[in-house]
Amino acid sequence: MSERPVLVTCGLPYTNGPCHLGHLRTYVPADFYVRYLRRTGEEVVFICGSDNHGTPIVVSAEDAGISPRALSEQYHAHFDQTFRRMNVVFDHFGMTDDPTNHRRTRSIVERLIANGHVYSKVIQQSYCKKCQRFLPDRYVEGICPHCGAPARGDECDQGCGKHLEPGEIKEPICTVCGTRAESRDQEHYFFRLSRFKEYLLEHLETLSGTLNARNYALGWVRDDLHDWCITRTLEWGVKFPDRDDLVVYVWVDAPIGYISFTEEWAEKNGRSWKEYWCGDKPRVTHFIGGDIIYHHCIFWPALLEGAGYGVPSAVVASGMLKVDDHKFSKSRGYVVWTNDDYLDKGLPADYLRYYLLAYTNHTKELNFSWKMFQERINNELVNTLGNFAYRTLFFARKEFGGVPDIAVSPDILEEIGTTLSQVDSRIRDYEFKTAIDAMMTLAAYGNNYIQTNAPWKLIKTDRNAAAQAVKDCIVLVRALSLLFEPVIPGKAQEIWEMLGNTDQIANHRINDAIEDVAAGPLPVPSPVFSKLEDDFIGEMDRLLAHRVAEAEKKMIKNEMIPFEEFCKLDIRTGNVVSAEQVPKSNKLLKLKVDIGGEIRQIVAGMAQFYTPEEMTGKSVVVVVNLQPARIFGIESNGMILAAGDTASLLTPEKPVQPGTKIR
Ligand code: B3M
Ligand code: ZN
Repeated sequence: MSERPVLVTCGLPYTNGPCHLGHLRTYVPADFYVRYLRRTGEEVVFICGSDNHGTPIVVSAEDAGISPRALSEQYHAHFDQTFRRMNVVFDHFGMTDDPTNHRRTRSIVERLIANGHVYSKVIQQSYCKKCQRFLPDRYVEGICPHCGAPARGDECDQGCGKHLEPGEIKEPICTVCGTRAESRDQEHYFFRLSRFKEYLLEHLETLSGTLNARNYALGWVRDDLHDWCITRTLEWGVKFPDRDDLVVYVWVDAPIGYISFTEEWAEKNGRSWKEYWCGDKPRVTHFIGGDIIYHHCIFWPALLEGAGYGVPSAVVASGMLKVDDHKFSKSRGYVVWTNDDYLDKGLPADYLRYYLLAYTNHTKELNFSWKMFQERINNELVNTLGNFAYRTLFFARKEFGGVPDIAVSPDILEEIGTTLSQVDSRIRDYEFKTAIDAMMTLAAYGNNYIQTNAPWKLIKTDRNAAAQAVKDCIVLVRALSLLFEPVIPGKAQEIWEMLGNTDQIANHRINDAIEDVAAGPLPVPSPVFSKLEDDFIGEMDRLLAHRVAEAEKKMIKNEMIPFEEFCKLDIRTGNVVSAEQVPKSNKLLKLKVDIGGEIRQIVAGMAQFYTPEEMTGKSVVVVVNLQPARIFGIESNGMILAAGDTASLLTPEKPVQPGTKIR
């Protein structure tokens, strides 16, 4: 093959929390893809590592009372082991905080500077007077300048989802001490992303992978490209050249980890990392979550191009994950932890791999529920694939002592050949689900074949015909084990061994599936898959429901306020002295309210429920120490209390003087 070798990577997990289903949604398909390419004879290196820098890790380490490095090492080991347990096997799993990545990052940043792609600028950054420090990223929360939703320092996580640059957030609050932050001037460094517009448009035209990645990215590039601030005021991270007080932004050194980890792998294996990352047309495929397309399709190729490296050829982005039809959320309890909730319960890694790959298209929303998991596993893996393999091998051994001495029927090989080519073209289009559907269709074909030929009946009248049927089924079982190896590697190996093989199935090409099997003895077979029982699934369901209920309780508790907080509210009775409709608004009334010696102007959203005439003279309840606001351009000083969707006014039951304090 004259083509360059292939490198496949997975997004790097942050080292501040354990592995969950959301991670696996990207890693399992990547592992599947790599296994498949290898089964076709392609040389593939599969690289990943942990992402150790950035403020969330510093904040978590502070909470845990350990250093960010120590926290990172813990979670690094955790991910490394968990991936292995899930049969996701990387050739190398590095750490972004290791020396190779510090060195490579500095070298790339220096190149960017030398090539004129970096400039410095004084910006206004949030600063906490009480903590005496600048507040990068997660150290600050406030309001999104684009959509007005509550946001984190670096992203609008609850609103429009936009990336926020340092200093952009409105009404910043320090997340450590809760103090309103102030703005201070500080010099930072920016990457001239805006210069790469033309380049990126061209690059994206030829980028392969899933269409969601390319199309989102094209939309953003056509729209607008902002320069990126690439420095942060932190201790933890890769130091910016000649600035001991600054580190590079985590999204600079994290993707560079892909290169550094390739270097570390190459070093150990006597290869050159440049084969993968330099020169024209590298064959690098990134598997990522759909929420980091911007970083991988825009920022990252611009960075590589600016520093003179090759750029990735494909980006494969996975769709969203839901748990029980709810948006995946750790804080709300809609989460499945890979170890605690799955592997440690004794469930086979391969069942989950199958579910994640076969449930839906890679770019679509994937819903996990224990019930559905049970159904898919029992119907497909147990009843279709497992049943067919077991029945075939059991009968072959019982009646023929092993593989009968007869040539396979040509139409069986043809059927296998058709499946192989369907699978191949679908995987090359990143259509993993339909590829697996084709595999399962072949298993169903086998089941049907053994059922209609009924060798257990034939054997009584025509031993030769029975031998033929059994042989055909054995060839199908072997083909299925080879086809399914990338999906369920552990189980496929078990089937492989039940066919009398003693070597690793992974050392065989997938095209070996279109081959006859030599006659010979077979070992005693056993069912490879076992049914998931209702009791067990019910138990898992209850566990999830319990977690969701606990999370809800915790949230309510978190939202409780101490009595002193309540006392800060100044609530009084008032008398509406006049009311008028706000022009051009069908919802708002402008009220003048006597709150005891003072007349307040208040804008209230009750015009749909009360006419100005009805309001005039009413006794009302007013929050009087609310910060003033402008509503429809009219100043409003206070809030009238009302209940529910029809704005039913609260009013004192017995007459009281306007201005009477409520307690
Ligand atoms: N550590 C995790 C994420 O945002 C982040 C990925 C880095 S990939 C270079 O999904
Ligand atoms: Zn927003």
